[in-house]
Amino acid sequence: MVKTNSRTVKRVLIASANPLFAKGLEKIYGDKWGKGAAELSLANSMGDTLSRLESWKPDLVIVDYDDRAIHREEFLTHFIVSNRPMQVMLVSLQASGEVVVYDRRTMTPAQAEDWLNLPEQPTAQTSITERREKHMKGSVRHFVIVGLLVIAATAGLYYLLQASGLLPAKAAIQAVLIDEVFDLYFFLMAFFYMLIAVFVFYSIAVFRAKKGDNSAGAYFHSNTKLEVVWTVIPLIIVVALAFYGARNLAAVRAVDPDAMLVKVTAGQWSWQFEYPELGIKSKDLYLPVNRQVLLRMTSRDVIHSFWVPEFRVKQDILPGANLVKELRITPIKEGAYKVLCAELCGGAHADMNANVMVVNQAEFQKWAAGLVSKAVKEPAERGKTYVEANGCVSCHSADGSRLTGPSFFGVYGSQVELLDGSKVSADAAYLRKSILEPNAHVVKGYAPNVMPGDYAKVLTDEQVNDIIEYIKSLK
Ligand code: HEC
Ligand SMILES: [Cu+2]
Repeated sequence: MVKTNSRTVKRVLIASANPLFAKGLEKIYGDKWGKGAAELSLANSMGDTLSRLESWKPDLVIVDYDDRAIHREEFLTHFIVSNRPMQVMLVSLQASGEVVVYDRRTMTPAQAEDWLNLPEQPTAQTSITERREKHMKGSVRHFVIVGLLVIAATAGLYYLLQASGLLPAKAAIQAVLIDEVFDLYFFLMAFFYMLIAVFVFYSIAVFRAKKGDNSAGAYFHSNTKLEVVWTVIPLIIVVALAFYGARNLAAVRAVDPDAMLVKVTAGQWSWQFEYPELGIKSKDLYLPVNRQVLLRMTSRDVIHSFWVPEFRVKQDILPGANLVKELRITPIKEGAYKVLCAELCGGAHADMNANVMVVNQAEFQKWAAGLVSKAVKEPAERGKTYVEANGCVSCHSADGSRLTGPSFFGVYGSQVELLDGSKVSADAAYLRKSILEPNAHVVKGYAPNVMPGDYAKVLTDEQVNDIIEYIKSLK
C-alpha cells in the first residue's frame, strides 16, 4: 500500500478526529509491518496535529483526507516549512481507500494543488516557496495594519479620556502627583482596551468566513512563546507601576517643617477648623496658597472622612484622642472648593460639607484678623497672636534674650542706637516703620536685610497697630 523509501519509518502520527480511522490504520500498519516497527501516535484535532508536527517530529503523518477538522491548506503550509525529512500520506476512505504519499522535500507545486484540490485558484501557477513567502508577507502586513490601528485608536481614546474632564482641577501639589499616576493608568487602559478591540474587530472584518465555508476553521493551542510574552510584559508593567506609585506616594506625604497646623474636628454633620497659632476657630477652611497645611483630625462621634476632590488625597477621621489622623496638603491654586465627608456617617452624611477657600497670603491674614479681632477683645493680646502667626517670634524674644533680632522686651520708649551711631526714641511711629520697612533704620549690632521686607503686603493696618500695642505691653 505505501511506497516507502529505504529509510525505516520510526514515528507515525495519525491525524483524524475519527477514532475508528485511527484504530483501523493502527491495525493495518501492525498487520503489514509487524507490531513495534513504528511508534504510533494519534492526534485528534488540528491544533494537536500542528503542535506535534513541531515537537514530536514524526517521520510520517497519515492524514484522514475526509476529515473536515483537518484544514488542508493550514496543514500544508506547516508541512512544507522545514527541510527535515517527513512524508505525509493522505488516506481517503470515501474515495474507496485511495492513498497518496508526498515527500516534503520533493514536493512539486502541482502536487500541492492536487492535494488541496483547488484547481481553479488563481495561485495555481505559483510555487510552494512563493506561496510560503506570500503567506508570511500577508501576516506581516496584517500585523503592521493592526499595529498602526492600535496606535491611532489608543491616541484617540487617551485624548478622549483627557478631554472628558474625568478629574476635577488640580489644586494641590498632591493632586499633581496623583494625577501623574492617573494619567499613566489612563494611557495603559486606552492601550490595552484598543489592543484587544482592534484585534477582535479586525479579525471579524478581514478573516470573515467565505460564503458556504462550513469548516471549523484553523486554530492552534499552546504557544509557549506567546504565553511567556503575555506573562512577562504585564509583570514588568505591574512592577514598574508599583515603583512609580510608591515614589509618588512618598512625594505626596513629604513633610514641610514650616507647615501651618489646622485642627479638624468632624462630627455629625459638620466640620470645625481650628488654627492654634492664631487662636481662632472657623466653619470654613481658609488656606494660604503655596504653604503646606498639616491637618490634625479627630471625630466627635462616628467615623468620617476628609475629602476635597481638587486636592485628591483623602483621610478617614476616627473618634478617640489616641486615634488622631494627619493629612498634609499644599494648595497651589486659589479658588473656592468644598470638603466632603467620604464615609457614610448617618442621616445627613450627604450634606456634610464645608467651604474650602484657597487664598493668597494677604487675604488669608485679613480673614484671620477678622476672626481674631472678634475672638480677642484686647489689642495687645491680638498683637501677640499675630507675632506668633507671622514667625516674628523666631527672631524676636519677649523676655529680653537676644535672638537674630533685638528682643521686643522694653524696646518701646527706649533710646535705640542705630548702625550709623545716631539715636532714635522708639515710639509707635518708629516701631511701625521698623516693621514695614526694616531697612529704614537698622539697629546697631544687628545685620541689615535679615528681617523679611514684605510684611507691608502681609499685615493689615489694624494688625500692625495691635502688634505695636503688644510690643508696648512688654516692659
Ligand atoms: C528673620 C528674622 C526676623 C524676623 C522673622 C522678623 N524680624 Fe524684626 N528684626 C530682625 C532684625 C535682624 C532686626 C534688627 C535689624 C533691623 O533693624 O533691621 C529687626 C528689627 C525689628 C524691629 C526694630 C527693633 C528695635 O529694637 O529697634 C522691630 C519693631 C521688628 N523687627 C519687628 C518685627 C515684627 C513685628 C516681625 C514679624 C511681623 C519681625 N520683626 C520679624 C529680624 C527679624
Ligand atoms: Cu461624615
